[in-house]
Amino acid sequence: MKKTFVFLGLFLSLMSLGVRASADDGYRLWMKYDLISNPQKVKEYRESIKAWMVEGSSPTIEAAKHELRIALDGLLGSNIPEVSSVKEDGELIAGTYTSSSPFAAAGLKNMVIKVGQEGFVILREKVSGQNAIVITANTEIGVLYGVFHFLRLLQTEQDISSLRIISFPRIKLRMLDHWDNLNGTVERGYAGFSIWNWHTLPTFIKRRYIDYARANASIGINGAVLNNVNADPRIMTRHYLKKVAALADVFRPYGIKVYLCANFDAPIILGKMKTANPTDPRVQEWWKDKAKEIYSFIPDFGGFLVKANSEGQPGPSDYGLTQADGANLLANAVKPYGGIVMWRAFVYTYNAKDRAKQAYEIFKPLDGKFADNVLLQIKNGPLDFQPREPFTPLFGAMPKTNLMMEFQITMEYLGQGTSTVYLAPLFKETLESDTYAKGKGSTVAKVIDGSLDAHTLTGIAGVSNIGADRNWTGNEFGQSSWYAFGRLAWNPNLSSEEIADEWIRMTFSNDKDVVSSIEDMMMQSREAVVNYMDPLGLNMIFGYDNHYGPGPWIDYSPHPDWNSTYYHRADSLGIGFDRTKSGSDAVSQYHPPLSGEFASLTECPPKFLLWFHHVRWDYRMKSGKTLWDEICYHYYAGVDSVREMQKVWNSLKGKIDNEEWNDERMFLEIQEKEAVWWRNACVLYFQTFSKMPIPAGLEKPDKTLEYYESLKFPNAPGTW
Ligand code: GCV
Repeated sequence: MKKTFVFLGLFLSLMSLGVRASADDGYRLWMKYDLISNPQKVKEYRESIKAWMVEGSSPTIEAAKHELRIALDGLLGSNIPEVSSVKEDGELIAGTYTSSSPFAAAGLKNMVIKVGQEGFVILREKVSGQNAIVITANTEIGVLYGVFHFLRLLQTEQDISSLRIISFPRIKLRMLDHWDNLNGTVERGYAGFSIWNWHTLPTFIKRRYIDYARANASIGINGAVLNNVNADPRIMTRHYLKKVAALADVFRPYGIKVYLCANFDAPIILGKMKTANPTDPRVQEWWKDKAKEIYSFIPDFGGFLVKANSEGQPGPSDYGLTQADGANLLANAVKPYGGIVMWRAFVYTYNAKDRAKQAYEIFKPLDGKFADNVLLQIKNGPLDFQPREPFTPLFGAMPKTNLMMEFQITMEYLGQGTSTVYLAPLFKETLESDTYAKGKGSTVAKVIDGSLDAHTLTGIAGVSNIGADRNWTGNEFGQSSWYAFGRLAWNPNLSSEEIADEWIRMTFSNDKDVVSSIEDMMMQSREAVVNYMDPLGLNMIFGYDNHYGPGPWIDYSPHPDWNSTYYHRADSLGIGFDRTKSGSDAVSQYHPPLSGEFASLTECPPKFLLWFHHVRWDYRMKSGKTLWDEICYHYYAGVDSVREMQKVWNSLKGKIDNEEWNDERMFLEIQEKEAVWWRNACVLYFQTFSKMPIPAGLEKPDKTLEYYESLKFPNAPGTW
């Protein structure tokens, strides 16, 4: 009885807070297709789309039809009929372009030629004498991408009265890398367990697999690596291959190929051989047989992703061979089937003088030695997905090798899903960095889209932030980074603001004030985290192993470069890692004039100052403040930004779905506490070296350094 009253009380108080019963749980991502709230727009769109048709009947075309059906009915609030031919003005027609297409026209043909195998054209065109909206492409997948693009125009309430869109992807392989383990956990996953249910596959196809494919296709992602780079070789056994094949079948209509992470020791572990030495003909044969077997299950299998000789993984160095020898072994095996190998450059030993230099030292000499179906997959920064790093100097240093980008969408070092961080600005910062490899304008984007060195096999990967949580990413704002990754993989020239604008409109509301408030919040979110975690080029000062929370004091790892002290190098004189000539000389891995800029204490961009320089605490910054004061102000600014984000979010109550609003409110509450914790812990710790006061007027830490050092996190994901 008592319990009933408690529940009733809770229910009533939730009602008084305005919690609606039919709240949105975030499952539908950016494909909500709810009725457009502006009646004028609905009227305008209904006049332009009185009926629709998609030519053909393949699974991809059926996917396009399904999407149009549910989206048009939902967005326009009434059944928009599907027809089999254009009969009147104001219809939408989609299909692949052939000379016998009903919309075949010389002008259109010239446009379609430009969009290649995945692009599309959307325009208004006369079809059978009637004014129609035409979505066409060279391929069916191009048509599907075009349909998604068109729907995005409606979802974001764009003007469709005159359409002339020619769109094609700049990068060929646009991949999500899942670090999902076969036991259902996700390495560095903050949205619950893996979405792959290996127990019920291959027979039980969850609705979520299809929605995963829809979501990815809607932003042009065309590849998924299903398992962790710390690879369990059993994924390549018949038992799992049947399950992988079932997923590949689900994804195929959506243009998504399946890839697997291979364990280099698979010939030993699965094949019971004595060696995995790439020069041994029996090992070569084993990989060829394995490839044959995989392709017998999945005829369009994409290929392998490999982490070798890195963090305990086996690899070619175990046999005194190079990384290229290892990559080429697997590349030869998949070559006959058109497969590729993505070979990771995240390779380091634990006691190097400067870990940030290692990938360059190992891989640069191998330029030109990789088979043509290998891509070298390089993390955006030289260390490890820090909130801010300069770009990895390998971009711009290996013109004869196919280089692909690896970003992390999951937020290992960015608050682990409790925080709201929109990652497009981070991605853009790297993509827009100028390598100067061939003079000014040789941006990282041009390296990876192949245009700088005339490569056609190009790629970009994002380590997925997706899990079994109902809203996919744990914190719903994580969806924005997944979305942004796909959009930038398609077109690296889009701006962070444009992408945020699209995502907000599709996810929350088209209301002008709502859009600008949320955009404001998103656009400051990444810098906020940099400020309260590791400003001015600091990095790798995270809690040991779990990477959750501050740990600048970590100095007990047997691996020197797993210690925070290895990176920040704080002492009584100053702080920062000297990577100039007097230090590790990592600056020389960059092309001039960048190398000179980074090497100069006065010219180095402040955001990278302590990455490249050991700087005195009393050094006068351009701002006129001492370095110590500047560090303090950055830490405090980070907390202020989070509080500002909270204010913005609070102002949106009642203007967006209440459940989504409330979820984010709670996450921001956690983030505010974490920001204060980071700030206090770091300022107090660094103060033990600087011996300088926290500038007047800034709130003083309410706990001691010992308190922060004593904190334990038994529930931080990844610690179990
Ligand atoms: C998959 C970092 C992470 C590891 C990850 C590794 C990698 O070190 O902490 O969890 O392993 O990067 O990218 O291989």
